[in-house]
Formats: sequence, structure tokens, C-alpha cells
Amino acid sequence: MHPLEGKRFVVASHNEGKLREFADLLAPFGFEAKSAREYGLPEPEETGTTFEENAYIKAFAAAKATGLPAMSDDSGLVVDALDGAPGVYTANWAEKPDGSRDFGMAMQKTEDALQKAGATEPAQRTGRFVAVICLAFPDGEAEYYRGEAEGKLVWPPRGELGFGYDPVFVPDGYDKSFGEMTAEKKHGWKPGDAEALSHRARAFKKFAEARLGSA
Ligand code: ITT
Repeated sequence: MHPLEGKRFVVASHNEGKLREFADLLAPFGFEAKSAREYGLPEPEETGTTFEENAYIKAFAAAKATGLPAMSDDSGLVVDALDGAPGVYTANWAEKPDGSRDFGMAMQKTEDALQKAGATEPAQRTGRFVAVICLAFPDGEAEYYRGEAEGKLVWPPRGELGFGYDPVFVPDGYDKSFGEMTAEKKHGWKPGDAEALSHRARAFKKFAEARLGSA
């Protein structure tokens, strides 16, 4: 296992919502973690069919381009009644013909698919957010940390906080959607905390415990 020398790595993401969450999660560790955007890196094409494959594509592209270790996050919403869709295509469901993203449209598409599948009762609307963090090195070595958050899809969307599909996802054990939760509630985690709520915070907890020197 390569060491993380020099306390420097790249956060290989162009998604502002993810980058905000990683900035919060990384704050206690004293690492210099600049984003792919700050390095002016292009967005590689995500041609994989699993979260792990796409996470590797992004992390390795950034590591190769900068010569630094890079961590990426490939994530998405896996809906049981839709046989796992949108899954690795969660971002694609938001894409408009001009290349921009519209998550209102993506959430509506998901709801339309659920209605078509006859999933109208809460028990039929189960799913999970998944995040796979890949830490890759310029020589291609890589490791993976997966986090999942179980919950239910709700309609109409609730709340304006967070990003992406947060307003339609209520994690198990809560009444509020991720879109109604503060940043602290959704993804707050710091060294020593036994639990994390969101998929990203759960993946990050494993990464931090393995790699950032937190107990
Ligand atoms: P990068 O590849 O640059 O990191 P991306 O947005 O293309 O950004 P993904 O390919 O991993 O990222 O797509 C995951 C999509 O899943 C993302 O665009 C969100 O819409 C959604 N998603 C992931 N985590 C989420 C979260 O915590 N809350 C809401 N939506 C989330």
C-alpha cells in the first residue's frame, strides 16, 4: 500500500455538491486537497458499468495528470422497484440535450418510472444511495471504500438543501428528506464519531480510518 506522502491529494470531482461535502469531511485532517477543477483537469468519460469502475476512471485520470494521489467518488441512487436504476446512470438521467443538468427533471423521471412500475406504497419505494470512493496513485494502484444509505423515495420533492436527488430521498429512521437536512445532519462526520448518515460520509469514514490517520 502506497503511503499518502506530503499530505497532498487531488479530489477528482467536478460536482460542486460533492466538493462541498468533501471539504467539510476533510476539514479536520490538515491535508491539502484541491479539486480536479482547481487543477484545470478535464472530466473523463465514465464508461464503466459499476460504481467501482467509474470511480477508478476518474481517480486514475487525475492521478496520472497531476502525479499526485487522487480520490474520486462515484455515486448514485439505486431503486429496487426499478431493478437498480438509475444506478451508475444517476447523473445521466439529469442530462439535457444541451449538455446541462436538470435534477428536477431527473427526479420527475424517477417518479414516472416508479408510477409505471406500480410502486405507489412506501414499502414498494425502497432504495439506497451508494458512494464508492477510489484512491488511485499515478502508477495505477487503487483502493476502494463503499458507503450506502438505505431509505425510501418520496414524492413530491421536499426541501432545498443538499444537491442532486436529495429532495426525494428519506433515509431509514428519519422523517426528513436529505433535502430538508442540514449539511451537518446529512454528511457530518468527524474522527471518533461512531456513525455517519449519508452514503458519502460512510464511505469517507472508511477512507479516513484507513488512510488519514483517524481512529
Ligand atoms: P463527478 O463525476 O465529477 O464527481 P458527477 O455529478 O458526474 O460528478 P457521478 O457520475 O458520481 O458524479 O453521478 C452521481 C450523481 O448521483 C450525481 O450527479 C448526483 O445527482 C447523484 N448523487 C450522488 N450523491 C448524491 C447525494 O449525496 N445527494 C443527492 N444526489 C446525489
